[in-house]
Amino acid sequence: AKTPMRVAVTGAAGQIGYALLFRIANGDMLGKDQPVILQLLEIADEKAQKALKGVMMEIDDCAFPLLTEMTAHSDPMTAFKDVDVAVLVGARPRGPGMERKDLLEANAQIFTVQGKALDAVASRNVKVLVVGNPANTNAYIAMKSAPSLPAKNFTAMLRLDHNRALSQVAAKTGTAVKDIEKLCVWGNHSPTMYADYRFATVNGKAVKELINDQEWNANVFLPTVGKRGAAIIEARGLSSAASAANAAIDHVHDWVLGTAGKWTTMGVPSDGSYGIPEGTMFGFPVTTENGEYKIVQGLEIDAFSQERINLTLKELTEEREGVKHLLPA
Ligand code: NAX
Repeated sequence: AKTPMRVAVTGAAGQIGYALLFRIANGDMLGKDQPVILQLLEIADEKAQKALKGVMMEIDDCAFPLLTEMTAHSDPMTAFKDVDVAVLVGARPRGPGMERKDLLEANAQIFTVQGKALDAVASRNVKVLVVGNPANTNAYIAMKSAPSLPAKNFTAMLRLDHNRALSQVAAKTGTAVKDIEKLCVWGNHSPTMYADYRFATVNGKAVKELINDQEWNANVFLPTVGKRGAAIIEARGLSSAASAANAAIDHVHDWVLGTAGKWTTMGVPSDGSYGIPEGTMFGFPVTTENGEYKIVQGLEIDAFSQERINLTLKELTEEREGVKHLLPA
């Protein structure tokens, strides 16, 4: 039998946590033959810890055969001990009257502390996925706060945007999502993200030819994908949770188990590809193999795409400038 993998989840008593933990314990993330240990982090607040206990009671009641151990934590130094995977979901939501700057700073604090804790106690091969918003910048902060871990171990979640784009393209072309390949999303997990189907194929046919409508691309597709989070809140009265958890499952699953040559999207620290400054946590098309991702190289960037990429990069650069004073040099 395989050695259990240790998985930390933060914000474990939140909405996304509730949709995520059961699927990790069920083997959806790391494989149906891979035992897991869950190390769950919540804020020390009594209500949050009590709610976490309640979720753990329900997980117990599922009697998942793959779950070998589960612990509750309020300190990242114990929660992240020896973890192989860390899914960082917990973040400070924007409160009433809170400025963007305050939000960035509150989260910078959280992700500095958590980055340092990962640096100190996690497995040297830990795979970190940041879901909590602003996801790219939070992942960047955690990475910068963990200088003894390889930068490539830190990633941000663009997979929900990727999956949203897939389903929009499938609906538009009347095809099945499973047949669509080579779609990607560039940049920040925010409405500035650039979902790009220029290279996509469906059953070998070019999606761009099937759609052949730049007006739809610019004025329907991109706003629909970019503002999908707001549309969910408007309809459901709550932000995306099950779809976000599903995207986190997909992201880690593909990172650990590989995409067999197929493209997906991950927010990863740039290596300078496509002119994105090194270290910038940016959504790129990637393939994964043996637990490592590679940015797809050599794609042509036309004028429209360059403009969109510049826009999302500008936003990320501004976020980064906003937290610079809080980071080690
Ligand atoms: P909830 O408010 O339901 O849950 C968040 C939980 O995190 C709470 O239980 C809170 O106590 C906990 N928490 C806060 N600070 C913590 C800390 N320092 N350590 C440990 N736990 C902490 O939010 P939920 O709907 O679950 O969303 C979580 C985050 O995901 C938010 O930041 C949200 O904006 C972000 N999202 C990111 C998405 C993405 O695609 N990257 C999409 C979905 C989602 O909006």
